[in-house]
Amino acid sequence: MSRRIIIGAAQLGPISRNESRRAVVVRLIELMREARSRGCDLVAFPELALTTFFPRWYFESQDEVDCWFEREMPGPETQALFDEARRLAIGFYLGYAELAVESDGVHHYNTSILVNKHAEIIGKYRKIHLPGHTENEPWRRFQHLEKRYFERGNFGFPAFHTSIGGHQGVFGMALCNDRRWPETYRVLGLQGVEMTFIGYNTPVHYSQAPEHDHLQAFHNHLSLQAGGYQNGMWIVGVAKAGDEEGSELLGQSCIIAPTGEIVTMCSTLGDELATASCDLDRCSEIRDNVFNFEQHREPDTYGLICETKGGVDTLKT
Ligand code: CDV
Repeated sequence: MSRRIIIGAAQLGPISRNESRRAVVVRLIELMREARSRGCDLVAFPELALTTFFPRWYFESQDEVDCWFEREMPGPETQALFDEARRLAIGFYLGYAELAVESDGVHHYNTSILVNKHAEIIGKYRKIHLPGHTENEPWRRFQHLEKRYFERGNFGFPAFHTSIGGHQGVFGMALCNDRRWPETYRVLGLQGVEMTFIGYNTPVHYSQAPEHDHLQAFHNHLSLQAGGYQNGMWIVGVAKAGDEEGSELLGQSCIIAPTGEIVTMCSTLGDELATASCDLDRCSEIRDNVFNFEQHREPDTYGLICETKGGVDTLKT
């Protein structure tokens, strides 16, 4: 017995500033159809997959900011994606900028959703680790204003129990910068998550430490592979890649086994699908052994992780 599901990592090439949602959705549908023709049960798209990566620009007015956000999901431009998913009977994971009207007012989140093969949204995640800065910093080659345009997600890291490809499993979501933080995977791992979907937009150039630009590709896989292995879960990492409005974005979309091995990876910086057959039962290879949490974790010695944010000065304590 195994619980094999076929997953597609649908990398997107660049989206230009003036490309319409409708045009992007056509690209997504094309990748979705290819995924279905290759037998995929679910296809995963990147972070902020409906527009260009707009936090690279500083906008004066809130109206200029809000035009990048979705007020409803599905909305008039994204309905076609849901319709096609239902027709093909394929699930999907999608990142987008969410404008949410909640009881206490309007909120802006960097969001992802998990949609089942009936085109029903069965899970929503709002990005926790928001990188970048809040003020315009013209010295940078480009801005990274996620801290200005988004609020921290208010759902934590939920686990979703659902069926994909006829198999019941436990699924999690994260977005881009989340993948660099071990806490992301561990919180998901502790809830028994067996597969985590992570869309990303990663500029190769990092303004504050450009001497590390050549390490972007290494750090991407280092984080994804370590997170998968140390928690015995599948990882589906999906990039928006290529030269987007003068900012070079990393590719390397990949699917990683619970052993930490990359089982498939995109080889271009454009729209490209990488697929893998993923047996959710393989999580136990790790979870029953080297990372058997119940047997080997020592949580009473880890208190500092939650007690402090920036660390403690051990000379003073
Ligand atoms: N979209 C992101 O979260 N990007 C960050 C960059 C700014 C470092 C990342 O972690 O890839």
